[in-house]
Amino acid sequence: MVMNKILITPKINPDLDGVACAYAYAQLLNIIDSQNQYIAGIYGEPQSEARFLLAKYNINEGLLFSPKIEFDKFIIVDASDIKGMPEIIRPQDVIEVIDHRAVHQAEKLFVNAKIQVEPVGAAATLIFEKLKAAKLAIKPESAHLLLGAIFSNTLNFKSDIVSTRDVFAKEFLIKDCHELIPMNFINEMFSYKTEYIINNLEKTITDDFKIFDNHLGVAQLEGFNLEKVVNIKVKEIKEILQKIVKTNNLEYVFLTVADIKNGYNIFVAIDEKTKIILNKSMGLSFNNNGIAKNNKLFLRKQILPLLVDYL
Ligand SMILES: [Mn+2]
Repeated sequence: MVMNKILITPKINPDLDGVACAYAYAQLLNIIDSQNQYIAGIYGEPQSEARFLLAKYNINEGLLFSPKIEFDKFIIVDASDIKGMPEIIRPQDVIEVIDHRAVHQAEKLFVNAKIQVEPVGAAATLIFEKLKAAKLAIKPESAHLLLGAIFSNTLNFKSDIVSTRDVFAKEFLIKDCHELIPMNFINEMFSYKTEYIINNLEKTITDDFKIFDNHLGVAQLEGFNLEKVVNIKVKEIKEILQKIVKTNNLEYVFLTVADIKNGYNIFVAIDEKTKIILNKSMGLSFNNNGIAKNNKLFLRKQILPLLVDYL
């Protein structure tokens, strides 16, 4: 019996959901399947929440950074596309795909894979369910990463995508964290992310910037208590948006900020055309500083369908 080396990996520069899934799933599979070797590999730089938890709980083992090993097979987590994945992956050798987005073509892209794409708030919820089904004790490191990932991907449980399965996973995992006040580390994680955004405003805005139909640019930030930050930093934000418009030759541009503490969005727009479209489609009214507020939390992917009729 040949022992296969199997890479478990999320997309490049993964968020906490991807990192948590790779880490916890490798741990599980290495216990239940001693015939193969499972390696959780992270390519690129993990995002701020993942960096925070890995450092806080001193998680060094069980995770390799940019491994250049000859892998026999691959499992991809929190992803179902080949776009954005590490180059090392050969699609025909992907044996499993675990993800949670609504639209995907995983069956066509990974013809030899077992595919599990289900509409839950975090892929970490799907990995939690596998750990629970295996009836193994969940290690505190896995519990912290998975719980953090569920909070992060559901925007602190304020997003529409939250399912009862995410809520169940949360309640269950809290016990395995063995923290006196389990919510403290979640708050610390979100505060760290907000601090990171404040100190790296241009980088975070340009890193998560998307262009639609070649003429609409939408930047997105997510964090705790960001309304205050937007009010203080609005001049800098507008300059960043101006730069983006020029570089990409855009007709419309705006920034949407998901405030996951209070559960609403703040918008920043720099031109009248964009403000009018956001007013007609979402009823937003912008103040003299170019700032508007929504009373509900929307992600960029939920905002876009509202705009198409007006563009
Ligand atoms: Mn995810």
